[in-house]
Amino acid sequence: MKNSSLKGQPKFRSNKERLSAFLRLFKKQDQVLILIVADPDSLASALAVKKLLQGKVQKVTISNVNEIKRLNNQVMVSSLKIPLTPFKPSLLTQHNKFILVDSQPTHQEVFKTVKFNAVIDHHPLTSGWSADYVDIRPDYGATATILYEYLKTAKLRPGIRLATAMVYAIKTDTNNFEKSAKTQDVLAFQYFYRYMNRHLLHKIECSDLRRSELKYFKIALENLKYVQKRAFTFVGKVLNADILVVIADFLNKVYETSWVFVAGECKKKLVVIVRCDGYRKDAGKLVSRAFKHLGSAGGHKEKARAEIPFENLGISPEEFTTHTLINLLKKHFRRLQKREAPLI
Ligand SMILES: [Mn+2]
Repeated sequence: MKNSSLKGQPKFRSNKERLSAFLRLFKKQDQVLILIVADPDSLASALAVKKLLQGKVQKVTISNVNEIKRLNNQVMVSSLKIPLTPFKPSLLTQHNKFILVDSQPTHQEVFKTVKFNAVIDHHPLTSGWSADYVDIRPDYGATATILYEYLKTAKLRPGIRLATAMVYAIKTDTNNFEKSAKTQDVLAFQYFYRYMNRHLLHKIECSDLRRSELKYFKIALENLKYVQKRAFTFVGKVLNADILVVIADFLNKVYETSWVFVAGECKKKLVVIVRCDGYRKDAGKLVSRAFKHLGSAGGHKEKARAEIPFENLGISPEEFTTHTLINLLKKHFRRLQKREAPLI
């Protein structure tokens, strides 16, 4: 195991030993605060930890340090009735034990100020922190899968809401098993699937956009230009860049489209969302070459994203059009085509 280098991460002979070491951290009179950067996996994992500690401590509070903007996540919280308290520093004095799930103390400034009793996560291990109890498994597709083992070992059967949250978490973090899933993720998925409610899951998964965002589809289609099989559109100002992702995923379904570029203005930045099938193409490489020197850019073979402050582009958002977007990318296609023909 790569993570054996982390001091304080003990080796256990069995899941039972591991679970009892975790539970030994807590006493009946404890007030436990679980901190998360709320997303499907951290929300589900926090619920699972709350279930593990139920009846064993006096109180468990789940607190999100980020604002939940994504509609799917808002619907997850409301439809699964996940009890959440937005973070405020006074929570730290109102609790005496602290747990971090699906994240590490180095990931957020506010986490660095907390002395965590337990950290359970699946992100690559970072250094420069410690906790009484550490369980980091970077080879797991989701933290929810790690917590599946805890729940099974504790012989705790999940209720409908926890099971639905766990299924959604595993689906989201493994991108529907398209990436980084291991056998344990599949086993956990199968297990929770039996106890979940598929209508609730469907409701969360289908909540991609607000009615007020439909207008952006109209603008995107009106401004859509094809150059060969590449689709380009500039949507103008949007309140939340998530809508650009929804539009890009939609255009990527159109037959005989090899690349999709959807751009918009969000918080004085040009946000560009790129989609392709990833077959002999590399969206991440393309955006890095085109935009890295101007802002942040990167991604995978089939999906990528760039965010560039308009001031670095030397053009105002008002002057920007779909043609500007095409011109920004055109030369990079030409460059790449010469060097690496398979990109197109
Ligand atoms: Mn995760």
